[in-house]
Amino acid sequence: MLKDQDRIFTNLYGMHDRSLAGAKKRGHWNGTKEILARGREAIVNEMKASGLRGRGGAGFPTGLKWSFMPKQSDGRPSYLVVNADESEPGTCKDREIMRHDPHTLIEGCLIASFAMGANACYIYIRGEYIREREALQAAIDEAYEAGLIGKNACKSGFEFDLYVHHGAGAYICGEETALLESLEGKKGMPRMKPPFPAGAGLYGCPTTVNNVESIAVVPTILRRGADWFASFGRPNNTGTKLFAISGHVENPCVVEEEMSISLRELLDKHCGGVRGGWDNLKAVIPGGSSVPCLPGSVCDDAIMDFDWLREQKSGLGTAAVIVMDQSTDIIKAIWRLSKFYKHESCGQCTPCREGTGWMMRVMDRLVRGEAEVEEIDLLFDVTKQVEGHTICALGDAAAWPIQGLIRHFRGEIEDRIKAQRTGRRGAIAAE
Ligand code: L3W
Ligand code: SF4
Repeated sequence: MLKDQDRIFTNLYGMHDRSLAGAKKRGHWNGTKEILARGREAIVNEMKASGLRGRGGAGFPTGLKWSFMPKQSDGRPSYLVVNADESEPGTCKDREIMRHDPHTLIEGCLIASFAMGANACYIYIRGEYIREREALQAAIDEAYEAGLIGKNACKSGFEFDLYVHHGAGAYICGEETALLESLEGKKGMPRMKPPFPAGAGLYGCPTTVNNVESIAVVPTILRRGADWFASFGRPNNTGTKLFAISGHVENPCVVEEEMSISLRELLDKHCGGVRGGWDNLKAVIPGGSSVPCLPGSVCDDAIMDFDWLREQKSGLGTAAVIVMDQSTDIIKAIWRLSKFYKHESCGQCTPCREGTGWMMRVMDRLVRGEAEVEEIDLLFDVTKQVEGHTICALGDAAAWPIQGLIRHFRGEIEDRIKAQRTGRRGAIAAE
């Protein structure tokens, strides 16, 4: 288990002093000028060596992503955009950072922007996060006032401006290119990739889009060293990680732990365990609503990292752990996600626009048992036709939870159809 002295987000645990003075007491903004003095290349290399993988869901190596940005300007400005549009069902980790530790994020924005030659950074925050936006803006104002950001940030000679922009409630704006469209004042619709944002991003300029947590851990990594960060977790799955645990546990919480911690340890140590005991566990969605669920039997040995969960045909995603006990109607739970994705589809590509509605309607009938058993295979087949055939990952995200349901709970779906039929026949016979 992670020791207290190795936690990055030490203000998530009830101290609640998010002021600049409080942040400085916790070690933030300490030696920032010296970190910048190491130079762009050294910072990018250190980030690569830390093994940090993006904390927004995809797990793409952060240092590598930064290295795609142009080394020399071709006349276009470069931008860092922080994705704070946290909307993945079950996910509320970035909210905690912005509420309680905004200065870790602001310092990270400065260092990351410097490393990529970006003089401006935009934090695109979810529209519903009003208190978080206020906390963030207050911290930005403090940082400007103290000369930590602005014309001569931390007296480094580097000019750096930071802006907060809020969304208007569309999940799809968390997709990085839809976010850029929205930031440009257009309707939030994903763009085709390539080109990736590093080639043509905000206003057609080189841009890196990173998740809040990915950026907020940067100052501590550079202060304590890549080796320190890489000493946690398993190879290729390094560092500390925020987990947001909800559902049928005794104490739902957001907690920072070592990557690759076992699911059992995570739930027992921080959440008081599964409601009614471990044997009462039915299923877990380990990484936010976009990844397939795992049945209780697999959860026994579950390791919470990118690679282990991928091997199980699931994923770490945003590390939002949704725990479901035996009382859960798992078919209905996944139907609810289908409804969500249908609602949030931007509608610009056919497999997603039509597929999400089609899948939701079949799920609707499966919940009531009013389907044919053969339709289970048909539904699985449709998820495969949606997956990988859309402009952005929302199509995959709509398909994967259903695949997980069919893979692990087919028996329950069939039983419900059979029970419904028997009930129907019984009712007809009684008539
Ligand atoms: C340059 C290449 N850049 C990839 C960059 C790319 C992006 C990052 C990851 O979806 C997932 C999704 C959700 N040259 C590059 C390159 N990049 N190849 O690397 O890209 P990608 O396409 O693997 O993923 P993505 O489109 O960013 C993110 C899943 O996360 N998710 C959660 C989403 C919700 C939230 C939230 O609420 N905060 O994050 C959970 O699983 O479904 O699969 O930057 O440009 N050759
Ligand atoms: Fe829009 Fe869905 Fe296509 Fe993404 S996959 S671009 S959300 S229609």
